[in-house]
Amino acid sequence: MAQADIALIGLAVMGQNLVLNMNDHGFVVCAFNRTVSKVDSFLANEAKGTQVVGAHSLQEMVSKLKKPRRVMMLVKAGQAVDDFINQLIPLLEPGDIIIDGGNSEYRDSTRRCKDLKARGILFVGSGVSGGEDGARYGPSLMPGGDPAAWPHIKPIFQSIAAQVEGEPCCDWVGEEGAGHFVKMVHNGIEYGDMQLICEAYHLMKDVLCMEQDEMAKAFEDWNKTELDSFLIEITADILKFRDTDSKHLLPKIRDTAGQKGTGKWTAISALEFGIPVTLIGEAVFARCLSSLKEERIVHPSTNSCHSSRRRTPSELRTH
Ligand code: NBP
Repeated sequence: MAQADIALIGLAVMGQNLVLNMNDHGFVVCAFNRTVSKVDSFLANEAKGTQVVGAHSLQEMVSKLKKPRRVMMLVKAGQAVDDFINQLIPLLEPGDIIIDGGNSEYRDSTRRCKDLKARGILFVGSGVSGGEDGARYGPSLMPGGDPAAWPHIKPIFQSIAAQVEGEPCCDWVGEEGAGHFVKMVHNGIEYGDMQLICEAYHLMKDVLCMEQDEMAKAFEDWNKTELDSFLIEITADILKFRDTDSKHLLPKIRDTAGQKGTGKWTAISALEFGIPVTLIGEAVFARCLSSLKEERIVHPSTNSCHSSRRRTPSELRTH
């Protein structure tokens, strides 16, 4: 049997879709997961009829790879990444490559890159953007780390990435944690975009008292201007979306937002480097306020435009 071009560890939503994307582009992928039963389930279902092969241990996975071996991880950021690296080190040889495609903190990637370089192993920390659909049909990829790894992963990365006017949305970003730094800022910018959309929605709903379909139309119109973007497009779709009882779904969803950390990391880095990214900082604070709101009691009569009167500015401020 032909040796696999690359291994992928982590068969959750991102990993599964990236494996199938690589397979579509002619690469043979060896799939592995901490909970090994997911390998069999993936091969029997989503990957059925593809060239994807599976492994039931890291040893088996490594034995199925062409040299230099390319091992990509798409697992939960943090300790899981270090645990897999520690298990892989004795199984790999100098010149082999470990790629972390999760949302790792860029300082962790810098540390991992240095530690692995001292052992002759090439480390890449790559931002992967576009969510589930992006992973399946073309993500934006932001690889950085040990530059010696780039020629070995470039053909795979640039063919599976999204293509815009014939150009892949993927190029080498820089050394050590640069890939994850760029991904962090990319996510931070998205925090800012989403906060702007939320504030526009708030003004439309609570100050202009626009109906849901009117707001959807405004976002659709904006999407035909210089604001044309994925987030504006899906905001119109979300506003229009109706539940099974044919009422709009959005007002039924609890009005709070959490956060996973990349926006906060961007704001912390901005403070450290003295770069005034105030929009992103405010967006992160807005998420904190939103979570705190869970604990507050909002008086029902001031919680909607459909109350008998318009609210005063001070009422709006406290909402
Ligand atoms: P998750 O972030 O939910 O991670 C699930 C994977 O991590 C599974 O393979 C799981 O193995 C493994 N894992 C966990 Br959880 N704890 C582990 C541990 N202690 N040791 C070893 N493995 C462990 O998956 P995802 O949503 O597919 O995301 C994968 C990475 O990509 C994450 O870093 C995420 O932040 C990043 N990312 C996600 C998106 C997105 O839209 N979801 C977009 C861009 C980037 P198990 O099956 O044995 O539990």
